[in-house]
Amino acid sequence: MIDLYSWPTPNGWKISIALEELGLPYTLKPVNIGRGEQFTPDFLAISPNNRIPALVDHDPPGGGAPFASFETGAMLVYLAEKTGRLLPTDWRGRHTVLPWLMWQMGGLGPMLGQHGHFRLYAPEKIPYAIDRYERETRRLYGVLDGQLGRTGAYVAGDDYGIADIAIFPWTMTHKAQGLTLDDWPHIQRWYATVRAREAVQRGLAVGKDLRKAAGMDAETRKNLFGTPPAATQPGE
Ligand SMILES: N[C@@H](CCC(=O)N[C@@H](CS)C(=O)NCC(=O)O)C(=O)O
Repeated sequence: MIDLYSWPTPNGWKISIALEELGLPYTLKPVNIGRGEQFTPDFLAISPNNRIPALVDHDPPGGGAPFASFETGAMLVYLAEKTGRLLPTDWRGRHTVLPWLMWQMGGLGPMLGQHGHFRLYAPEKIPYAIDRYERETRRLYGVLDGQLGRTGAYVAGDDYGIADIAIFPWTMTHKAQGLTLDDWPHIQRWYATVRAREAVQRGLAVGKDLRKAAGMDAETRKNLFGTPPAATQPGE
């Protein structure tokens, strides 16, 4: 059994979707990031970067002590290796998928996150920041559209896998980013295909009611965008 420490957000959905795709049994342990639960000592012991999601696998490959993991890219590789699915095992196939996973982790996720922040949540609208992240967001969408045009199927080729799972939830934010998929026909085609998968729909439903109940109130803003509690400051 796997414990999934998560909250319904793009990064959280990556892992609930992967677990649903793989049919692995898991229990959701909600971490309300609007209420600062990502800073509790118990959660930090699993996820030292105070970010969701994280997991604890009580039945790791080869047995032994429960295994904890954080950072969605690493978690997706872990789940794929545990099951032998969603990531090719031959070196060429594997190293065709991994660059796109890294591209999402180092580019698409952080840049869209910053774009969304400056566009929607920053207390003052800073045109330079909004323009810079919008340009980068559009550039990354163009890169993805070009790749999907070349493969004609999924991000890394003919097979659906962890690169698609990592990228898809971030493309779900396109409206919040002020974008329309009409401008990127290959993303639009791929998006509809991935969105229609039953496991994707189940993964997106995980914790949905919790998200509905949580608003962007003052405490949420403080926990997400303010100074972290003193206990997590560097050097303490
Ligand atoms: N690189 C991390 C990013 C995780 C991340 O940013 N998670 C967000 C939710 S989407 C979070 O936990 N935010 C809490 C906070 O900002 O305090 C990963 O891929 O796991």
